[in-house]
Amino acid sequence: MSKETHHFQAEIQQLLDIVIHSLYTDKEIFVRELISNSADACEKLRFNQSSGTALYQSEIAPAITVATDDKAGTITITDTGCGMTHGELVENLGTIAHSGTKAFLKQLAEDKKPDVGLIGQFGVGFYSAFMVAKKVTVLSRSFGPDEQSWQWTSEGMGGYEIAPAAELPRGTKIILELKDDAKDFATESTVERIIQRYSSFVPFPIELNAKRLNTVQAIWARSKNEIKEEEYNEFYTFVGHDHEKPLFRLHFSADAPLAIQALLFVPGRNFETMGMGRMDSEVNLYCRKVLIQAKAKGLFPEWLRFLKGVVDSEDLPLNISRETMQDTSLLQKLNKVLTSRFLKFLDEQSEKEAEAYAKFYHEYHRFLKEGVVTDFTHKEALGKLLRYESSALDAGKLTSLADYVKRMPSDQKEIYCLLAANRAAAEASPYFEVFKERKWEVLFLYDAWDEFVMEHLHTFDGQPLKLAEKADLNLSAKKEGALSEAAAKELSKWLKETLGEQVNEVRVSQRLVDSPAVVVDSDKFMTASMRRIMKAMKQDGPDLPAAKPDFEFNPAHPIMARLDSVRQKDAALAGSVAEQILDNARVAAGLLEDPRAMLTRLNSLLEKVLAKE
Ligand code: FE6
Repeated sequence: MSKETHHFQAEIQQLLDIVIHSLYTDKEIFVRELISNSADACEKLRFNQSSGTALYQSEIAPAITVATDDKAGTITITDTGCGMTHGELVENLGTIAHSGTKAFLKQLAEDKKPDVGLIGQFGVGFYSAFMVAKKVTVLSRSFGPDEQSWQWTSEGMGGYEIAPAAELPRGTKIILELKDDAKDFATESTVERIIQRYSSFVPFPIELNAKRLNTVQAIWARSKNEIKEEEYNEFYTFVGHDHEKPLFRLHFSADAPLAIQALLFVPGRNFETMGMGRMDSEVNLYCRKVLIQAKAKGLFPEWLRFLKGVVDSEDLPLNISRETMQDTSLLQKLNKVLTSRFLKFLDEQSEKEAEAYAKFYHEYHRFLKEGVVTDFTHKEALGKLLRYESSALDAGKLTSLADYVKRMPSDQKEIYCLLAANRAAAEASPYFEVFKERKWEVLFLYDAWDEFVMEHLHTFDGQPLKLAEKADLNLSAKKEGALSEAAAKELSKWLKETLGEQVNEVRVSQRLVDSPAVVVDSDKFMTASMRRIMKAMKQDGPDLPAAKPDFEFNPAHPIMARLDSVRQKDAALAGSVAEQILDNARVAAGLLEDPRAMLTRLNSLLEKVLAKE
């Protein structure tokens, strides 16, 4: 048999026209496509080998070699896979490729931003060679013992030639004579980078100019109990670009609703706190071990951007493009499944690996809180993961909301939270007094974000979350030595006259034990700590209107009792003391912005005290 000349079928010629003239920028994907074909050919060979079929050159193991020649301007990809017969060489360009070509052309015509990079997913990745090659030569020898070798050549336009070739080793060799503007693909370093990027996990050896490239296995696709700890760690070093050990690892596979294999890692440290700025998610999306998208956007919610690893799904349909990937319902489904699974994993770890979870929480609590505030979908699961100090535990120990709820006495109907700078401030807070007296537990929140977190969470396990400063609670018993009800009412009136517009309402408090007075937000929408955050975030523009809180005083406190008698004798001194009590209460609430006036007054009061001696 001698040389035959064939025309390409009309659709294929149309596809080639597009590919040859494409302005598509990621031309490098042709390397991925040809290596992927070679890997499939190796896979098919291995399958035939294991089923006992007679093979041509059975002693040659399946492998892939790439050679670049920058002088000749060529790149050659060779495999020892199953090879192609004459029929297959013609068929591949005929009927089998035909339906994929049609579907691909349709997709290209429909897309606003046609993505030639999808070519492989339509089963016609071979043609991407024509993006970079002016001439392609394919030499192939099928694994069938009685087959012979063939040479196929084409310059893209005007068909191809096929002719018998001298006896070749089993498999396929594809030689690309590069176009002038694609000569860089004959440079070893360029091709090495491309192979590392897309084909690191191809399960057959890849050599580039006699150098072995892919030494890390796609362990995510193997079963868990066969994988050694060191293999996981080596893999993490590779995908995480991190030489420390990961804090957590989640390796799982699912069949429904989607076929997923995922291997996810939580790095040992939160890189965002290390002055590195905002991190990008580093979870790569694969389809059958070949990279579809590095740092895939939308695979996880933003607040899980600290995760590293891989997700492999066979269910990625053929028409997923980089651009459209982001708004497909498939991606949303994938996102939901992955996120729920990961949150469930964290919940399990918090029980099984308490110490590791504590470290995780220390590093990453802000991400979880961001999730509560920005993502309704996973609020419940995130609520379970939060941890806080509490009045019922020693300093430094953290509790979950679930454990708090378990400890609640039956007459307590709310979960109480107290915002404070630290534990000492929380325990000394006037808002804590009524809880101390009742022996009711209060969560101590030291992070400015926690107020928003509680607001968004709203309830946990059916129990409302309530800030201690907003709790409507009374002390259990009346205190001795308290002003009478009538006297207290008179004092209230006088205080309101004296303090004037600085306070909204003055009233007798039922929640104070040790403090003479507190300020309580009269604003239902803005709490003291929100006010602090808004002030901190505000740049220019008018100042926030000053807070005008309610003023509550403790009628049993000696200061208030004395104040009541002094105000009848020395109005000036009493007025000064009333102002000071208000400022003290503002200090306790973190509302005093400028202490100068307060210090001047306090000094003159001290002078008066000393003058009495
Ligand atoms: C793709 C057409 C050449 C095998 N090995 C390798 N590539 C393969 C196959 N393809 N199809 C089968 C392909 C074509 C030509 C390669 Br001409 F579709 N490496 Cl077994």
